[in-house]
Amino acid sequence: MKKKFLDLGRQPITNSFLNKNTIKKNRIKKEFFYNLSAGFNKKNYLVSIMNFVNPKKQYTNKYAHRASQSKTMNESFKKIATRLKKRFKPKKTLEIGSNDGVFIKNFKKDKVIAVEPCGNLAKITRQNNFKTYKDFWSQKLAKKILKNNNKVDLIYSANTISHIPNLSEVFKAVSLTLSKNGVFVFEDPYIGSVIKINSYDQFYDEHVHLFSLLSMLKILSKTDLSVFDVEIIKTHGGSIRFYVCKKNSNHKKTKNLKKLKLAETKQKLHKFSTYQRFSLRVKKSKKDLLNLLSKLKAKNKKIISYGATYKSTTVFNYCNIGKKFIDYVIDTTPNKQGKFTPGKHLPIISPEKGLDDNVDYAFLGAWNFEKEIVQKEKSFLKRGGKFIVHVPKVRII
Ligand code: DWN
Repeated sequence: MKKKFLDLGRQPITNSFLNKNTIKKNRIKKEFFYNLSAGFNKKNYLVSIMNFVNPKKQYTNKYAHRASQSKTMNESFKKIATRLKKRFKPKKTLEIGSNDGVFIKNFKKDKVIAVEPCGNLAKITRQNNFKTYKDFWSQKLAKKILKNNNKVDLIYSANTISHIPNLSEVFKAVSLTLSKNGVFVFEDPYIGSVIKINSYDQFYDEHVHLFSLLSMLKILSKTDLSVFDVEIIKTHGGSIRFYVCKKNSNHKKTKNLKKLKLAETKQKLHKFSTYQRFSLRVKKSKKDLLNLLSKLKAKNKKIISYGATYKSTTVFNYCNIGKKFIDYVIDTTPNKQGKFTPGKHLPIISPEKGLDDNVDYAFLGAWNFEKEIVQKEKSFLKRGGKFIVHVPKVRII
């Protein structure tokens, strides 16, 4: 059913940061790789990766990404929590994929339930006394939760629903858990933005689907849920936030739906040819990035990477960018430091250690936080340091 339009080659699991022992003992031979390609479903307009990785291999007790590591995301979660409380006045809220609690910390502890499959992350919210279910979101889990709780008025999820292969199961479980006029709000990277700014690195093992409104309308038409409002937000270089309710609830559809449907039709997000053209731009981006890095290396410039992002794993493995170009990667996340990036095995160190006076260029792996990072690293820029960004075009800032 899915028609392939993009091939990003052999890729590792983006969460599989390697430790020193694995590198030393040469156990890296065992590293898991799969072929990353993306396809378009002509029937429901959904863009998904062609081969799914087993979620149990991905969402382990050693999950590296901490959503609270950026000021931008802390502010964004605080803002949406305040807005949702004001608009829907939920008695009880549930979050699917609560990570380290960056969203739920904006709620009173007895008013929120967390669901998180990664043991190390669930431990953090439990330690902070939030009721946390360490599990994957499913109908089975929903039934378990409902044994001890009433139906909830608000379910929220950020950067999680796009990670789940079986969407039908997601929505069935949501439907079981929501009260009659309850609302399900979820946000994920937006395919419209990916196409617009050429952010092909939003494709990786965890990003199983990239949603549009047109695809969500088709998917939900087969359920007892429907979209009644939608927003395009700046988060992660462009995300889509859906507001979903039960078809028999009292929520009225907003004008935003019609507007976005029109914009997506204009952008031709329902046409395969849009994705074919995008894949040509991806190939050009690879060529341009390799040309730039080669030119800089020929001049003996020291290049590092800023932000050990899952996205940059796609870029480095697709473009074959390893130690020849990048000396190391800097990242503020303590449990990434001292480790090595998946596939290309670049060492990850702290920004304090790594952003020294010898660095000429830093590839912005965390380009989605360009504003925050540029603001933070004024002195690096002032002394002549430069950032390399690959979206929307390969460029130096
Ligand atoms: O959906 C997902 C997103 C939200 O998070 C996951 N599947 C996995 C992860 O993807 P990512 O690694 O591409 O996300 P971020 O949020 O772009 O990661 C930013 C990284 O950069 C973090 O490791 C923190 C780091 N960072 C830093 O070192 N200095 C970030 C900022 C803002 C900084 O100043």
